Amino acid sequence: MLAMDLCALAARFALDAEPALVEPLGHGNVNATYRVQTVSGRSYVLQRLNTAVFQRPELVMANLEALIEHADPPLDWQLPRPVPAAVVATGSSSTSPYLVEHGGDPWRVLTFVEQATSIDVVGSASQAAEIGRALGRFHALLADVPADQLVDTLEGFHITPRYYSAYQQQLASGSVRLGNPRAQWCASFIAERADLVPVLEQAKAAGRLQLRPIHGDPKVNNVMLCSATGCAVAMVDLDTVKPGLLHYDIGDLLRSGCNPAGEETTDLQAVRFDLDLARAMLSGYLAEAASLLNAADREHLFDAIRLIPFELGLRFFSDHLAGDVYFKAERPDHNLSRALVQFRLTEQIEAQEEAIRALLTELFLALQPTAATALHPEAMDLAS
Ligand code: GN1
Ligand code: MG
Repeated sequence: MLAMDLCALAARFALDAEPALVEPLGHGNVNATYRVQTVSGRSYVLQRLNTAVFQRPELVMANLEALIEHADPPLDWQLPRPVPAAVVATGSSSTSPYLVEHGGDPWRVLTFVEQATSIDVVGSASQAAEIGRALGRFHALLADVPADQLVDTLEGFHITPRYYSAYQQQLASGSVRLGNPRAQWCASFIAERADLVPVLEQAKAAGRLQLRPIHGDPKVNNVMLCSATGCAVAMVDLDTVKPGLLHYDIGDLLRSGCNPAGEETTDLQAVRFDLDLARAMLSGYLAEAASLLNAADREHLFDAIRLIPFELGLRFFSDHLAGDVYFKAERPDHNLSRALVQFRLTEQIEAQEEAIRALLTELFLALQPTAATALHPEAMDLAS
């Protein structure tokens, strides 16, 4: 769409002034996102929601409203807020005051997190700690939102067995051809890991893991860092905030944050799982949210760290076979290449299983009260 048309579209929302400029924002794989600046200098986020993914965009907006109503962010934390349409069109079929229809698609405007940036790749342990802390703070914030206030905006999201059976159906239908060796390698990689697929869903079905409000898509570039201090000030992209397992989020944060090559690399040899970054990220997370994790949650963390990159690889691969209908692709093998990165990362995680498990044990032990305080709880009172 032309910048002029986008400005005209933005003007249909209750902004503080006339829109003056518009430019693409971020690298999302699903929605189309722009930054709009008004003549007053204030910025907003203008987004076209992808209805091939979010079939009920009004539910996405309702969840955002529920989040804003129930979560009580501290002063140094921001939640992007929806901006209502300036005039609700008469006869509009939209059931949300925050959506405007244009070209058959739903559009919305959100407040912009000023003086903050996001990063696609984590560059240092201190950045990793801050990113981990951000998710911990966000989970603590979400813990105040009653689960029954949130609806499921994307059914089956992170339910690995559903992606797996959809993929198996694709193969069985004969509609896809694993023409090249890279695709064949992916297919074997997946087939060898059929046992991994149900690991979290089985624990959930057995009552060992519970649904809680989660972000759903906490990849590192959805964390906003203050441009001046580097401290996390917000998490954005809240469309998949809904009941889920904290594990999906923790797994996704580590998969996106501990691979220094980033998820768009084409250099597979550069893909690795960096334990130092993982240590910093998990420490940051636990400093804010350790109390949310019970013993069963902790036992399943390694599974989550291994499963979520595998799941994303499966999602990318399946979308490649389907002709790129879900994730935006810039070239014909883009989603295949993304799948290979995630599978390579899964392999790296598997190769370091012992070290990752030892790291988790070490971090949880460090959270325990010392032997002295455990034996003499009053020592803790004195210390506090
Ligand atoms: C998608 O659109 P974006 O980039 O925020 C996807 C995530 C994936 C991610 C991988 C709703 O997120 O699940 O982890 O791409 N979002 C949805 O980059 O499917
Ligand atoms: Mg997203």
